[in-house]
Amino acid sequence: MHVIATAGHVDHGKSTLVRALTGSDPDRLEEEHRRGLSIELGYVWTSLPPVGDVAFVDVPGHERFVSTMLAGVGPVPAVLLVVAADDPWMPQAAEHLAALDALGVAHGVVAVSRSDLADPGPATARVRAELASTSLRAAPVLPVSGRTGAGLDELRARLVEMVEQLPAPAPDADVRLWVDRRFTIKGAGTVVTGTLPAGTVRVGDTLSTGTASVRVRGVQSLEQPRESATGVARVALNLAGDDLDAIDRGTALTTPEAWHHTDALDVRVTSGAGSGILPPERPLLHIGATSVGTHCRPLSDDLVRLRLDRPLPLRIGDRALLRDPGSRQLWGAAVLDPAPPRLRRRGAAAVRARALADAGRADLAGEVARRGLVSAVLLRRLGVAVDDQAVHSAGALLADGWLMSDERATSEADQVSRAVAEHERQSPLAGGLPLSVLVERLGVPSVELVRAVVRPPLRVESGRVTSGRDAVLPVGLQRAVEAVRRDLEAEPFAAPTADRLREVGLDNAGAAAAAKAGLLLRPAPGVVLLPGADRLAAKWLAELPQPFTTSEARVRLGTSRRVVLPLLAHLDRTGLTRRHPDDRREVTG
Ligand SMILES: Nc1nc2c(ncn2[C@@H]2O[C@H](COP(=O)(O)OP(=O)(O)OP(=O)(O)O)[C@@H](O)[C@H]2O)c(=O)[nH]1
Ligand SMILES: [Mg+2]
Repeated sequence: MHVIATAGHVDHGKSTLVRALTGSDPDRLEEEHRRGLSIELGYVWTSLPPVGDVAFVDVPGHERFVSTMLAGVGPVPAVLLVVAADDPWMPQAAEHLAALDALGVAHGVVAVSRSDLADPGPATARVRAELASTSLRAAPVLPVSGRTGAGLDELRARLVEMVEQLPAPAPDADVRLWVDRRFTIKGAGTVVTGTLPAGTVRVGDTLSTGTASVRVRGVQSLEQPRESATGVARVALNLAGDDLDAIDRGTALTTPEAWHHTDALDVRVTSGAGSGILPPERPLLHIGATSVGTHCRPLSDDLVRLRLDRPLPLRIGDRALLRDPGSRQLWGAAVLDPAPPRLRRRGAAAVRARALADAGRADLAGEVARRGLVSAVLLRRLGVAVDDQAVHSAGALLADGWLMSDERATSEADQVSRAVAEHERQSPLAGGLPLSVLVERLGVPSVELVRAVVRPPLRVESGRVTSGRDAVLPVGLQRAVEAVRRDLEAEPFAAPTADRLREVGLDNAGAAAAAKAGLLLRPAPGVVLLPGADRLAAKWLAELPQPFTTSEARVRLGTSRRVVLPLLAHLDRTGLTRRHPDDRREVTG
């Protein structure tokens, strides 16, 4: 299916033409017939071989209903602009064209209607001139009459050509359906309608309103019940859920978890009152079928930060309109960043404007570079394709669902290496700086990110980042070790007592560090000997009749049970002795 919206000044013949094309009256309200003008959006369709079903969203042209007009046009990629031959170029023709241009609508056909009432030549020339500087500059312009039917075949042919050129949206795209009508049907309950621009809605799907979930009980398209509908399509959904009263025109129904709902965004102002004239402080933002009040803060000549009165699901690259209801002035807005950083410091706006210079393309490299650190989930929600290939070619680092730019990773790596160096100076015996400490220090959301930025010669060992260099013992510890070594040179197996160790200032950690540095042998906590004492012991014990008892070993080495037990255990472990089942030992080799 294809969907085309109408546009044009009040009474210029939009509804008449749509009725002539489809055989159905888009004006369904009694009031519309009584007043002879459209008030609400009208929905009718026909089949245009060979392109198939074409649905029309017929909009009202009266100036009071411009919001409704924008809601009709917003989600629709193609337009039928209607201009009366017997009426000069009128304000809403200009306003609607400005809106279409601001939204970047490039697929259109212009019908010069009521050509049975006046020569269509002057109006055609005027329209062509007005189109020339807009996104619709290539649109064909042709005379028609809704009354006599003149030109309708030609119009159908042009519409078919236009539709054939429309890009085919992805059937598996994330759904964002802007509700443009909501009503209640007896027995069925709440029904909403909208133009589905892409993706597929199925019976049984769950959709999100941003604050609540709804279930799709039924799908209709062109008044037929269906199992599913795939965009582009006009759809009617029968909904079930708890908070259906909150749903109305402007509600966006989205694939759950797939969209970022934001109340702050940075946009580029693409067209409007003239170069350098930015929107006022409180414009309305129109996108899809919704409009919302905003606060507009200029960042530069053509960039603004918007704060929305309520959050909307927006993506990079979305096109929207800003409108000043007072002056009726319109501006186009291209969404550059729906998840912008806060502007805290003075001068932050100018810095931000520079950062946004090449934003808006939703490319992974640019998005990661600008953000430094961002979750893959957020980027996907913003419409950025995140796959291995893109991550690789962006030179980004991906760890634990987070993406880090190369530049940020380098600066984090520098910070890690400074922190580890400082830590090893102050606590040389700690064996490195724990990853958990570095997570805090760097302010990153995951230990895996710290692990990923550690660069050689630094390495991660049992949860700590270490330089891997042997610790240089602090002076105090070196002195304590020296004292112990002097004691042991006289009597190699008379390991200093706990009192003596306290006296020289060698605590458990110090002894362990000295052992690790190869300055002492430490067969057990509290027992320190000279390095090589184990080989010396094996030599002396080899002089005993083999096998020997623990007690014989103690006597031979001239030491106590406190020392000989852990020493023998150490000799067993290192293979210098072998222990027999009766607890006697022999020296090996
Ligand atoms: N003679 C003649 N009259 C037309 C033609 N098209 C529309 N009209 C008449 O013009 C008046 C307005 O037509 P509509 O089709 O309601 O105009 P509209 O553009 O839909 O108006 P709004 O929806 O209110 O913006 C009606 O009285 C129509 O009968 C035409 O081609 N020839
Ligand atoms: Mg109408």
